[in-house]
Amino acid sequence: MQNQIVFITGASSGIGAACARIFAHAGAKLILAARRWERLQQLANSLDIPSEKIHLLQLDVCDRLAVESAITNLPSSWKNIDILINNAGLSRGLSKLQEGDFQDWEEMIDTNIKGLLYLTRYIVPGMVERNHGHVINIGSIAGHQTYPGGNVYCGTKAAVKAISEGLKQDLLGTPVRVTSVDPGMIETEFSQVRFHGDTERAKKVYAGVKPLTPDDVADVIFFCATRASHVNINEVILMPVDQASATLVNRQL
Ligand code: NDP
Ligand code: 8X3
Repeated sequence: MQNQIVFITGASSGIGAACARIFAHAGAKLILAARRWERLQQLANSLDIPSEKIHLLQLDVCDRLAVESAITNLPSSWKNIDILINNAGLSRGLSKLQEGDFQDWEEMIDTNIKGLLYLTRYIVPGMVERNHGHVINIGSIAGHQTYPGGNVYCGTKAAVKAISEGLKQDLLGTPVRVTSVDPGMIETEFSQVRFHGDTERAKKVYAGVKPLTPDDVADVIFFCATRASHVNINEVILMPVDQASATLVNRQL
């Protein structure tokens, strides 16, 4: 992992920030992208690696032209990306589909599907050219099992599953690897974002349960990234011991 270039989207919080920590610890060079610049700076300052091993990008992954410009204008020493972690994502609301909010739908589709596609489209050709690379998409249990009110969010994560499978097929004949890491419940800012800042409602999601931590997920991502170069881990589903499916959770209240 020493001096490998790892590009992490959604690095300002949760799983993305945890990935930054574990890959930094292993000696990687990090490109950390998100919209919240101050949060990226705080993270960079907290990492125990030289500043020349970190490149911050204030980037909205939904903005295709901004993604194109960010990738094409990377300094030459940062261009040869070895690992892309497509982690930026969000859920908005938990409404019935027939009562859904158009803005919420668009935000989820633009971030979770189109954003992931833009990054992939601009970064993977370089990996193919250099005969080296690994794309790690963060899917979800929601891409495998739809739950009431999950409709569009689950649809975006089912799309991530299909896109990961498709990319793996399209890259056959190259050494570029593709992995989808699909977690269940993790305590991050995810539920606060889903409920538009309603902290009380967000807390209830994790009440009486021991959820996964962002570090638990980063650990699995790191494992996938550090197998022998002929080994491709296609898909990993992980959940807390207290969870058995998207809707079956053991709560000790
Ligand atoms: P957080 O809300 O803690 O982190 C989400 C990250 O995505 C933030 O860094 C945020 O940064 C970034 N992000 C959101 N929108 C954009 C955008 N338009 N452009 C760039 N960055 C963006 O949640 P998690 O860490 O939990 O979520 C990470 C991934 O894990 C998501 O894809 C989520 O769907 C998935 N996941 C989460 C689960 C959970 O239970 N928490 C379970 C399964 C999967 P900023 O706002 O600064 O741009
Ligand atoms: C996040 C997990 O079950 O809230 O992807 O959809 S869930």
